[in-house]
Amino acid sequence: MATGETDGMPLQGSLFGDEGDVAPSAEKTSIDPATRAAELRHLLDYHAYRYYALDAPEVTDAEFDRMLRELQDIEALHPELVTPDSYTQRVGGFVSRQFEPVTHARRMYSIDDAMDLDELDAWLARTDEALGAGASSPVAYTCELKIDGLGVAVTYQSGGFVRAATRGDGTTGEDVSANVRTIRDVPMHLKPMGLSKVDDKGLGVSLEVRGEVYMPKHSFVRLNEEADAAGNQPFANPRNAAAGSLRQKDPKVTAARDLETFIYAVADSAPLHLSSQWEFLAWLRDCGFNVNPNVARCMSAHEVHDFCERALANRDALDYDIDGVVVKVDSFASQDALGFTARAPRWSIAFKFPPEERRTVLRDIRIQVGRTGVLTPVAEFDPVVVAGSTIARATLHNEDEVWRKDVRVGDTIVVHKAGDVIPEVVGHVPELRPEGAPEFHMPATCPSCGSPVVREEGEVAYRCVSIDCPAQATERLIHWASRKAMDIDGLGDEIVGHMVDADLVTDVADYYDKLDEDSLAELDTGRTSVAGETITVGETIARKVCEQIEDSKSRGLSRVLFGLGIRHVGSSVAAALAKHYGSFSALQQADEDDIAGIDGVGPKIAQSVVEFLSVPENLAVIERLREAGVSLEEEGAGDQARPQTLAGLTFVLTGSLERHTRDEAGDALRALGAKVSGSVSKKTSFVVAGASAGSKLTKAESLGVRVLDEGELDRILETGEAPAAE
Ligand code: 3BD
Repeated sequence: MATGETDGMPLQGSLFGDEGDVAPSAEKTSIDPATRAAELRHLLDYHAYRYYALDAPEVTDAEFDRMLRELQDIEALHPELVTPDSYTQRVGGFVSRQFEPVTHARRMYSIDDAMDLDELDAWLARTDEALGAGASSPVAYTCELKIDGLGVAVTYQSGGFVRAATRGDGTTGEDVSANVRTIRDVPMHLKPMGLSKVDDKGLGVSLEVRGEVYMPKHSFVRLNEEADAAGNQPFANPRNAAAGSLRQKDPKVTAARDLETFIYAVADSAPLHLSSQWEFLAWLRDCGFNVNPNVARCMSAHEVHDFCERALANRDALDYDIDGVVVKVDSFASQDALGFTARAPRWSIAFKFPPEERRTVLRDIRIQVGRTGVLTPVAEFDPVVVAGSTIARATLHNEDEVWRKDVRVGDTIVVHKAGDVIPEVVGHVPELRPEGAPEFHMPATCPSCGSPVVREEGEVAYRCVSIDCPAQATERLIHWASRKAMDIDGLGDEIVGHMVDADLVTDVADYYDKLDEDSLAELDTGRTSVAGETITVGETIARKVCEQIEDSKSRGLSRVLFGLGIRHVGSSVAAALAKHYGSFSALQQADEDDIAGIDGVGPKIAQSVVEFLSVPENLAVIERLREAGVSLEEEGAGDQARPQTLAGLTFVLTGSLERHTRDEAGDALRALGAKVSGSVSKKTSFVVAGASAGSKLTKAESLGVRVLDEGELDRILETGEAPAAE
């Protein structure tokens, strides 16, 4: 990870408390390796949290790395001290180990903050005075929204993209070029319209622009919905989602995320021969950069105030998070006259919005059991209105998160809405903790079915692994009916819960082959009428629900695969699988490598799919779906244009073919339902051997596997006919 500088953005709320709450000491206080390892783990978690969650690091990159290395050294000498939650075990946690360091051509400064309008006024007055402004010669200020994203520097040479780096500590960041290239609004070539306006000799050398990478709120919400549907951990807020997306090892993952940029600065403005920030922003637009349109050139403190107030009033309407307004002296000459302090320009100030946070009391930490058995702690608190709506609960994600936030039942907690949408517990108020508030611990048994809970190695989540856990069953049934899955209207959380309680359904096939309209009509809804009678579902609703269930039979394979709730299979993965295989039986025939090779799938998902398909109970449910008439095919799936004449056959391709690459030939065989494997075994049906085939050919011969030449392959691909086994 790259820790920023210690004078970074200030705290937006008291997570670890106020001044009274100090960071754990980094001093070596003990020599016992076990104690020291525990200390280091605590320190690393604390500082990672300051950096990632608060954006208020207290130690430098180097200090953090020193602590990390010390822990790694201890763990190398004493492997028995490695714990699954140790910072050293976190995959993808450290940017500095994955991305090359980049020294910024010129330092990326911080900005001084004004925490309220009085501080802003004081700064404006001071600046006016320093610039010798008078009534007849007011200072012009450019006001920009302060985007809550990640600072990046993007370098161009002769108008072409060469590199992108994170801000890091302002001096050194990390090379994230491969990922930034996937962000569609970052131009790879600057427009001549912009370039023609400035001295292009200066630009011919190099141009480094700076801005913010962010994730739009709607994309953040969608990403979290997908994460949730696939049983993955959601992101806490759009900023973390953007950071996580930018720090992917695989740029394909970044490409699939919706990231955008706003550019607002340049490393060196001198070669541009422009005279003000206002002109500069227009020039950036001409070059093809995305520049935030919500800017104003203000001629008085009054106008600056006005801009700040309008920004604050309209922040909810924007599709990106902002945390303030950046005010800049407009004239470059005046900027030069004012210069910099050690950490920030004197010509700019960030007016920080008061955080939209509310205090409330935490009443309970309820354990919710998800469809994949994951136990999620959920904070239940006294209802409060935040950003225009009432919230009363927020997920705490997992035990680590509860521990990190150190929230306990009875605490006064601080809540807000991440991305203005998702309720989030920010932290607690230490002074207001009641005496004896109990520490949180994950239960040892599932609150729904009572079976023991397990935590898999290297995972943060605890799971109930029982196959007949009613909570999981209910969640699976709800998920099957959900909008992006089989889209069955009328099967919401409540009714499905009652259906499970009444034993009308336990698995998704029951919707089609067990549930009957009459029993559904008589089902108790758990509500009573004013007269005190129990209310049943009733004939009308029962009929509608059954019609909807009937309709859902033709939704197609993609929705079925998503609806089954296979771990890591979100709607887009389900669509990719359905498109590739076209039918459930073709998917069933595929091996793990084959699945992992599909665009957007990968080994983790493939393993999960294969695991799912290896459970007889799962296959039994699918068989019942098929018998009930639920479509397990994908209409219009490209590969499925052809009948699956080679289903059940395994091919191995070896040597060099003349008319195909091996990949093409493999795809073509798979399109006919064949399995294509990399190694020859007794299970191999045919080996296709091209020129200079080696050991695979020898092995095929020794096992008596029939060997085909390219001509025979062509004939198979043309006719779709399986060759004789001989
Ligand atoms: C924005 C510095 C200057 C060029 C230094 C005046 C501190 C984050 O929308 N202008 C903006 C925004 C950020 C900026 C400057 N203009 N610096 C600006 C900025 N419209 N967010 N920032 N930054 C960027 C920072 N980042 C992480 C840790 C500490 N500081």
